[in-house]
Amino acid sequence: MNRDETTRAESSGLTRRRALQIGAGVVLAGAVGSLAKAIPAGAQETVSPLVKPTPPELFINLGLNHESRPENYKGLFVPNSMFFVRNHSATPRIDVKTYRLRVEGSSVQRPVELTYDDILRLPFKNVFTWIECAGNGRSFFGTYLGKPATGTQWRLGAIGAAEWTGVPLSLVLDMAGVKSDAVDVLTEGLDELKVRRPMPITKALDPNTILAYAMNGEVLPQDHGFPIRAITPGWVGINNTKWLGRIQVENQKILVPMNTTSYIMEGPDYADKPALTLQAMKSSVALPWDGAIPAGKQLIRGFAWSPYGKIVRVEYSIDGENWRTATVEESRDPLLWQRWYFSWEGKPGRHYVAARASDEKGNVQPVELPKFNQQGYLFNTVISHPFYVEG
Ligand SMILES: Nc1nc2c(c(=O)[nH]1)N[C@H]1C(S)=C(S)[C@@H](COP(=O)(O)O)O[C@H]1N2
Ligand SMILES: [Mo]
Repeated sequence: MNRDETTRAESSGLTRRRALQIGAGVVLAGAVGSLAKAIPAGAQETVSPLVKPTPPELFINLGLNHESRPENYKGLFVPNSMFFVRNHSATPRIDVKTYRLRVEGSSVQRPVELTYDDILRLPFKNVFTWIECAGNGRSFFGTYLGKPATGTQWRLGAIGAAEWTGVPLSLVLDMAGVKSDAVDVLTEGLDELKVRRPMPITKALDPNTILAYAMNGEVLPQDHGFPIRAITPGWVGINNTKWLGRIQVENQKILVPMNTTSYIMEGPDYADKPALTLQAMKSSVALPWDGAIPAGKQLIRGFAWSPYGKIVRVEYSIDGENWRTATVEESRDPLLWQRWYFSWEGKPGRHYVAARASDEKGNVQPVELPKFNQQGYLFNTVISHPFYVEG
């Protein structure tokens, strides 16, 4: 909950706990009195798979998954209350008293087991970066290629940026005596499906790969992996294992469903079905999708990000023919996204804005349609974002 919401909840006599329960749609037999009556009919029966409130003004409800609405972001970092959620099963409730993190495998000299407090006592660092779902933008395979891909039909709200605080994974691997023959490191969640995905030892030893226990200065929220999650800057969202319970280090490639059947490029153009690693460079427009903005001069804002480095240019077009340069905010950290904006006065009616980012490594967001991949990953073609100017 951000400060504004806490204040709002407090001034309306809601405790934080109650606010969470109400948002989660939990039935509070009599306990809330008049507030319970404010919940729309029917809503009380649904028990949300998430812990945090997911009001429709902040999230597009996609079942287990919740897409953010970037038009709500006021700063560079996405408040925890607004951060998208991608869960393969319901958010587990983990008791830190019994919580253990195990580090094991053929490429460690001595398996170790750490409690939550053990982890909190280790040297830590802050990493400023985004997490993006590999399927962010997936719905555009359907709208632009006329060929829907399977999976959650995200637009561009399955990304969020935050300050993460935690222990370098390399430090924990050192404690276990990681051997020089290590090839792959698997991180496994404590959720019902025990979601797990490997990364190469080079990524595991990267100083910015951390085991995070705080997000934007708050205790890691339950929906975002409490008590501990992996942060793997630039890599596909799936590598940022939430509710981390086990780390396995092996001297050979680790093959699991998440790198052999899911999170692979699959389709007529991908014979060898490569497993995903890095995300793609993209940009998004922070306007309500198909929503209205007031008439008169307006600042149109957005975000741009690249796993390869800083964004150096964002071009935009309203008519799809003429391109101009937007103002791009200076990079705060090469692992973060950047904001951009331009000022515009449009006639009442329907409009489309397209944005195109370029990064410091010379990558430019493509205007050509991508090759189809069955599971709809890494869509990063420039798209037209529809909106209205009020009459
Ligand atoms: N244990 C576990 N970790 C997980 C997942 C999951 O379902 N279980 N989902 C992954 C996926 S696909 C993404 S995109 C990110 C989403 O992180 P968020 O929900 O904090 O935004 O978490 C990843 N880590
Ligand atoms: Mo994801």
